[in-house]
Amino acid sequence: MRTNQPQTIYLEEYRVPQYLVEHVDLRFELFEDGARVHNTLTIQRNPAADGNPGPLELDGDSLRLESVALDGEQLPASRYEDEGSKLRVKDVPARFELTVVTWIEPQNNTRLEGLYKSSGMFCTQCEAEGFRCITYYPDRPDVMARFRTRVEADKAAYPVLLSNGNPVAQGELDDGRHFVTWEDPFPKPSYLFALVAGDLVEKKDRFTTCSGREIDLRMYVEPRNVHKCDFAMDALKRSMRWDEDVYGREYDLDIFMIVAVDDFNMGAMENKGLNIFNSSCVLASQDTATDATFQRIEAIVAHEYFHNWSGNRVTCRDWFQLSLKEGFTVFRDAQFSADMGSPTVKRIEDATLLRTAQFAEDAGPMAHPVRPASYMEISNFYTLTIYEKGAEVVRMIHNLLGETLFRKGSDLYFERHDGQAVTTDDFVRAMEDASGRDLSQFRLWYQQAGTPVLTVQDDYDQAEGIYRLTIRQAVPDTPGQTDKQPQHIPFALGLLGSEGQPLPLRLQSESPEAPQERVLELTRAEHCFEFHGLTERPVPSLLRGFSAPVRVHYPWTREQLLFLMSHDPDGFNRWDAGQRLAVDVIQSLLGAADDAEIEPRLVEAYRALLQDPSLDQALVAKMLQLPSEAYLIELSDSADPAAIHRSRDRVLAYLAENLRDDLMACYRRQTGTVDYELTPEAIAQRSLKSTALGWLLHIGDEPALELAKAQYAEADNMTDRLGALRALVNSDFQQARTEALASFYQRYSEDPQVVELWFSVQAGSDRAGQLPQVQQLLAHPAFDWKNPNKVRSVVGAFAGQNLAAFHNPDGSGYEFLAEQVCRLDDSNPQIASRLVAPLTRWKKFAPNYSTQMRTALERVRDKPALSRDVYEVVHKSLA
Ligand code: 0A1
Ligand code: ZN
Repeated sequence: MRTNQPQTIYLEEYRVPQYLVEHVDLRFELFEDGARVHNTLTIQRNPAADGNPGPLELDGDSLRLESVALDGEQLPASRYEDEGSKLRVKDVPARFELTVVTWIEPQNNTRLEGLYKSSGMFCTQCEAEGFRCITYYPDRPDVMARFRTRVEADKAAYPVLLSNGNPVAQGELDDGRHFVTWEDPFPKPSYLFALVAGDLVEKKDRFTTCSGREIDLRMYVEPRNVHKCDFAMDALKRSMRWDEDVYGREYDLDIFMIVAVDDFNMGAMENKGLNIFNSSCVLASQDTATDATFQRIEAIVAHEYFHNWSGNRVTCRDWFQLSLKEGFTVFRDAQFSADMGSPTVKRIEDATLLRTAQFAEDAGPMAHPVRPASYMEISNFYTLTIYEKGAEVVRMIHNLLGETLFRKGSDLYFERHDGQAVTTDDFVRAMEDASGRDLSQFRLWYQQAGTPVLTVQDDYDQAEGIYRLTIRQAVPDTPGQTDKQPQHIPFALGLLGSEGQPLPLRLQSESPEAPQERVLELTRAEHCFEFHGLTERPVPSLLRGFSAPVRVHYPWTREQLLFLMSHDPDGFNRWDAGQRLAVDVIQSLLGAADDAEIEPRLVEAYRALLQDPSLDQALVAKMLQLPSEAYLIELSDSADPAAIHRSRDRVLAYLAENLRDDLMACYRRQTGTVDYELTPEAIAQRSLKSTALGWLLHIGDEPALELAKAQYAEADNMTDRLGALRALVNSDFQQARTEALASFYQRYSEDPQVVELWFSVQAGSDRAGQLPQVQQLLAHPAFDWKNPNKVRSVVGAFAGQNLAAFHNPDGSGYEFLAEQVCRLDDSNPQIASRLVAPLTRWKKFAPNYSTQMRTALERVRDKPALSRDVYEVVHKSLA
């Protein structure tokens, strides 16, 4: 177990490596009781490093060292120091070959970092620092080497042996063993190394690249999953074509492989030529995966594939630059998803995640810039800030430069830095050099943490026909950062006339043919814009398309929001107006009497959405989702989750009561005998259907109960079946809920991914997921503490979705979470550290909650031998 007082690593202390690795020759002997790793490195001093290089230092973690040889000669123990986490070899020449042999125990590796076993197969996870759990190595991304890997194992148990690159040799060995050798011609950092050995079925396909090269595509899965590969394979081919069309990026190896594993800490990993996926992020069939799962798979397959250029060919100099590859790749996968489906819906989903969870992170104790300045445990920095805010930053560059110049910038970036390990600054410089734009102030987005707050005031001068907009920006203090400078913010805006018509945005001296939408560039703490030639007071449509990841404060009236909800030509802002109105209505009930009046115009606004089939149904489906409890908590200063839950429930019940007939009509409109399709229209239909059902069951509507039972029983796809199950589980129809849950489990008990859905529907529900029931789920035979997906589907869903139960005023939810975090800390610190996050937000809550949350955190802090991962999060949150 790791030390109790982990060191902080600082960006300022970055130094180039003293030694470089030219070539790595690996030989893995895989056995049931462990694995021997023979590692021969061709090393030379780094000509770019200054001073005396000193001993060679290699990183290691949980390794048993068997021998060290230099240029073929075994070294005596006096020539090296084995400290466990470092192997130091003294008196090395300028260029040499070092052979290190280590023994590791993949079968006992529960951290799932390095080489481990999952459902009987060997697999690896090396990002960020897992390679050091396999062998001694300079485990940092700026050391890039060519790898040759020979894997040896029992042939019957492990017929498939994979690693990065192309297979170059294979053969039989004694005792029923065999080997395959792989060679990766592209120099890579160790975090992109991968190995898989197992009894897997191969699904094959082909792709012809833009230059006419034939690529072998292969998916490797357990035999029971062969029927779940088609969608991911198709998504892969679409991603390959898209990256050629939109970014001019062609695939480079002759073979591209995807492997599905059940036990995986994250979603997937972009290892060169051998992507490894969490089964839940790649396997899908109509009967077992929801629309949301299909969309997630499409996005993740694309994301991992796009990393081949944004991450692998051009990689990160150090882990502070993580967003260089992640922010850019998330931006790329978001563009891809938008192109494949509904761009507005994709934007709404991304903005929702950002505003609910990333804004919370950016306002919490772990807030950090997109390019952090320090960390204790890098695994803690695979955050929404690095990924999602990082993607927003790239998106803003895209908006500021426009399509053509952005493409020129990305071409320059890839060409200039191919084969290098670089920084976010190199990325911005390529964009500047290609476009001629000065992005020096824009760089603050990488350096300053915290969500900028824009306060907007307006004023209309009837006599002059001038509309004035004053926008002030402030970037809040975050841990270790105060007195921040104003950032460069693209602010998209439109103005609407009383009939809903778009008005020209004519700044001062411009001609009347001004545009109907503008992107204002905010660079100062305060700007005042004057729009001329307006004969009436306009309604402003602010921050269209969520053009920057900022909070906007403007004193919207309910009339204005209702107007924007039905008139704004920007689909995103229509949705946003509906959300702001619903938030306002829910917030106005907080602390109000039980019979306080609820805004009747909200009902009419929703009725208009339900009744008009000419509206974009994908947008309507999104507009009918009330703001989540998590978002409402995020918007509060001293949150009372029980009150928020009650108010939101009251609004939901009020809407459902008043819209009973419309909901029923909407439901009936969506049901037909159409074939199952994954188009935005069909997805919207299914979403509308289950939302209507959910609302009606929420108020105990008997006819809807029958519809739900029928939808559950007759569904020909998982979206409809789970939609009905969820509606039943979240209702007070206890018998129907119990029956449906039992039937669902019986039907899918052999499918781990569906069982995970079954767990999370219950743990995430305020009706079925009270603490004693969640405890029962943990004791269920299908639950497995070693499987991160199971832990997430019960413990994660309880603390992340079932906020009423988690925030039970008696503190039991907090105590429960602390207990599970402590239990997981020894076996899988990465998962423990992610699970503890909900407790770290304690300052956001009203005192009776926050004191108990703090106590639970202290309990975690006091656990003996706390991992570095959890140590960092807990200590920073209690500071
Ligand atoms: N780079 C991968 C995600 C990933 C990150 C860290 C991991 O272990 C700590 C595993 C995977 C991606 O962005 O998809
Ligand atoms: Zn990624």
